Amino acid sequence: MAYQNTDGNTKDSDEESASRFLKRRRFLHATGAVAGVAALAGCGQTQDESTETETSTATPTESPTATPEQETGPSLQEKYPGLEILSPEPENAQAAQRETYTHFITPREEHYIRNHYPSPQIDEQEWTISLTGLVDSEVDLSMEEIKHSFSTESVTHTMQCSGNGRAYFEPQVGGNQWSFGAVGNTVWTGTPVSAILEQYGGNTSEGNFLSVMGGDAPEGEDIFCRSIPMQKVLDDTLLAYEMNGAPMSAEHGFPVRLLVPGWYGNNNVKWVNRMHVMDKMVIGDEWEDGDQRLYTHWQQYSYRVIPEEDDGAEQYEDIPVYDTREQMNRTDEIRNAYMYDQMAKSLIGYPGAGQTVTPNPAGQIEVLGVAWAGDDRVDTVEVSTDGGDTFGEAEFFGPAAGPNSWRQFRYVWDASPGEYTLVSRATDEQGRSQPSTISAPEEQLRGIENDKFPWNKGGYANTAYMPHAVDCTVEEG
Ligand SMILES: Nc1nc2c(c(=O)[nH]1)N[C@H]1C(S)=C(S)[C@@H](COP(=O)(O)O)O[C@H]1N2
Ligand SMILES: [Mo]
Repeated sequence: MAYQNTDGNTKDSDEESASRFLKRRRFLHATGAVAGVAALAGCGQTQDESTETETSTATPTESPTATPEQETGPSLQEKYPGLEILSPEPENAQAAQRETYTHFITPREEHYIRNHYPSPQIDEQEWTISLTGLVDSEVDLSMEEIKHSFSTESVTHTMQCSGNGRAYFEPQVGGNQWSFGAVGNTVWTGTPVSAILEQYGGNTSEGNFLSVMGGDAPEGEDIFCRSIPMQKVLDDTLLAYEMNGAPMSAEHGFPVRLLVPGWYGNNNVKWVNRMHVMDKMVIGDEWEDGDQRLYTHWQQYSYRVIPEEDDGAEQYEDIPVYDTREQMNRTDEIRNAYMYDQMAKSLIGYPGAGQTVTPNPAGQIEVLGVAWAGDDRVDTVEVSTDGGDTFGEAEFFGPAAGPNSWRQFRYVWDASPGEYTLVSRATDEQGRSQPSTISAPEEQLRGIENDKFPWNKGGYANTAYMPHAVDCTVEEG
């Protein structure tokens, strides 16, 4: 069954939710209730639970998470020296340097942050995740239980925001103007969600979904909720509580986030406080509140590939295939792809854009970069030093940590002095390569065709290699 979104809201949701949030924030400041919002998040209460007492009695000076104390702590920039800050509140920041994309592991300080609402400050002792829906017994899981009652797993995962590369869309689309830096490769450690579902008798039939909700939405705002297909949940999805072997920072989801290996960042719900087993995605009246898309906003309306001619995204209870690139090819069945697994992409990390470099005594420059392909393996990377006219094959080096992790590549270039445009092109194990450019909106593409990535209203999933080119200068060695 398909629902048509007819309200014509096709703008990227980022701006919209940020401004609604700020309005709400101003209102809360005016009523002295901001501390109550922080306390609400800290206690892990969902919108369904009563928050009357806390919001009406707390004042900023009584709460440990009140704004005055927060403002005396380190700034976002001090905490994340490797990031370029796009917005301080909610926190949105990307890797500032191409050099991040020469290393295997991205340190926390260089791993992008993408928030729709300010990061909640959470007391781990108080935090619970409720498991509801199609389960034998509904339960509230403590962090203690999540960490110590189930097996522990680690996965190296390249996390990338669906909006990475949005800045290169022409004409420009709204939202944070991410260029290349909203991607990082990190070791995440946590508990397999399958183990929890097994313990509590979750119905894991094929075709079911686990809808996972974040505890960051201020009262009255849409909940950050994503419906993950059960097959992926059973395969390798974690409730992660460590990033690179350390507790994750508040901004990256402390104390616990969903980790969906190989899939776009938006599936990796942070500050998880509820998991609901259901037989479809969140959709329709049951998950909305009148005009408010309470749980459906980020599943059904946002993070969809919407060409210029569509007023909005067509909504589905389920789709026949989850692989994003395949969804984009099956437009007879799926009008607007959902951002699930990532598509093949690569980035050059050295030389950096605008850099002047000197060849070694043998006259060579080693071009370095990284390449990934979601939960598919990346098969080859080619590098061009003449702006995409001719390509030579690069070689992989460094750790191979499974399909969900990027690979480092090098390309030895016999370079003579001059000005150059370098590009890289990755191909996944199914033979699917990055396209060259982004289409014009008038072309109304829905999938990758004629070596073009479809321009789309949300500015999502840009894998085109030409806009990611690095211009550099080679000097006399
Ligand atoms: N609860 C919640 N989870 C969230 C988000 C959010 O705003 N709220 N942003 C999502 C998006 S769009 C991305 S790209 C990733 C970013 O994770 P990071 O900030 O750790 O890089 O978190 C996802 N999980
Ligand atoms: Mo994202």
